[in-house]
Amino acid sequence: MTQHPQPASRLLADSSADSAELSFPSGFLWGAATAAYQVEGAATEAGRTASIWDTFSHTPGKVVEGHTGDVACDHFHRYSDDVKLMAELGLKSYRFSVSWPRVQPGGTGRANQEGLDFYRRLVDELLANGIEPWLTLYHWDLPQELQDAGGWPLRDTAARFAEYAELVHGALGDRVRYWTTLNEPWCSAFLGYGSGTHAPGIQDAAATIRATHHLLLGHGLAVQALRAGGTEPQAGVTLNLYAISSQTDSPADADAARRIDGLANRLFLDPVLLGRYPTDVVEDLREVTDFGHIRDGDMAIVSTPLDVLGINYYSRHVVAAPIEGQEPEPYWRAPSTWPGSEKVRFVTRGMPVTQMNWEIDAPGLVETLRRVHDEYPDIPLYVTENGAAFEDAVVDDQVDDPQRLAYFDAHLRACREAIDAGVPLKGYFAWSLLDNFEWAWGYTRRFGLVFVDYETQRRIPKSSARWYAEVIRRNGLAAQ
Ligand code: IFM
Repeated sequence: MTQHPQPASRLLADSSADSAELSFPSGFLWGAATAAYQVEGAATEAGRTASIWDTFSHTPGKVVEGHTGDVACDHFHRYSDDVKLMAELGLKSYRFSVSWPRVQPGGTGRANQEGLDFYRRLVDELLANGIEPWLTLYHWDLPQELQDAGGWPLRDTAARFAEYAELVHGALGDRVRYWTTLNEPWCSAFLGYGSGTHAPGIQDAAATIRATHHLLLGHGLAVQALRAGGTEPQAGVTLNLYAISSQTDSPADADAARRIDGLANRLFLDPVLLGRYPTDVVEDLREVTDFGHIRDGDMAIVSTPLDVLGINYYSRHVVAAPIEGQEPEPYWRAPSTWPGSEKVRFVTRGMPVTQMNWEIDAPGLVETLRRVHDEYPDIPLYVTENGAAFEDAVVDDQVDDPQRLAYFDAHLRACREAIDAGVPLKGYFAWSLLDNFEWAWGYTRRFGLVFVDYETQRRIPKSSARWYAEVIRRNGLAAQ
């Protein structure tokens, strides 16, 4: 599929201009994000034990080309230089995640001081450079021992997560203001226990829905633990939300869209922000589970009030009703990603796509932000991830990435449109600061603003990084 980016020269802001024509609210938090297993490396150093992603990536056939996060971007050792790079780009905030098995090996009991010290050094370096640390507690790296005990389908894992949150907050609560409990619980539950394309690689529809509930319960308990620490944290969760459309206006296609919106979006938004599971989704799942795993009082915990909601946006799902006698194309290499709605068809529209084969749909971001604000009002929103993988090449020591730059440009214009429409959008984080370990795709997909040469660990800011630095400097975009 060909992509038609605008020439970089048109999109690079004119640094001689005093003010941007399309400016963002003052104090808008411009950032970039990473996650522990994707960048840190040092997988067996300083007391860290295995997470489910260590086990999964070391299992033949699970990750493209057998790649693992053993070394990744070596951020564990190079964090100081990486923070310098962030400062050079003018980032106002860095969103990173803490590796649970690095700070609490095995997922229970005492803290590993060496692990906590790493994050303390990172946070102090950020603060010294005027960069706001934004900490995510869980970006998919469950300690292997907790998986061996049952993982997220087991209720006890939620309690373990709250203890871990308390432990991290005890060490960093005095210097970190923004706390995200979970990153994309849909992925943890649906890809980890449904399709099995992510760690721990299980395919079990009922376990997927139990995992969903225990992730959300763990989230609520963790927010309470953070608040109990007495530092007035800005606490939230990050959901990966999709714009959803039906292929046609037919009632059958509309029902397919309702189902996928239910599983991808409302199954997470409703419990966290409204304190209940959507009744239509519960009905869609009746053959999968009776929701007997929910206990009295759970929903009040799950919906513990939040200070912020993080939204990760990448694309839109266009769906259609099943065709009698015709099996749908498996979604993302696995047939079992959508429990109870496996037969819904995912339709491609022939639009430009990224290297992940995800359609580029910036209007979908406006739609998503407006929808969340309309249906779940009063909560400040942050785009905590948005970005694109494209094939990059180093030519004369430079990486020119006009397609990624155009992707960011279009999505930032979408953010601005949402703000104009009254959405309380307070910040934006590019995914990702660095090229990194893209889960089941290993190192074959590059999302970074900064190119990483994995042989030498050399970093090369791409043209999109220089462009983003200029956007941050101007607090806005050049008019088109
Ligand atoms: O790399 C991931 C990240 O870990 C979570 N959100 C989506 C990104 C791109 O797939």
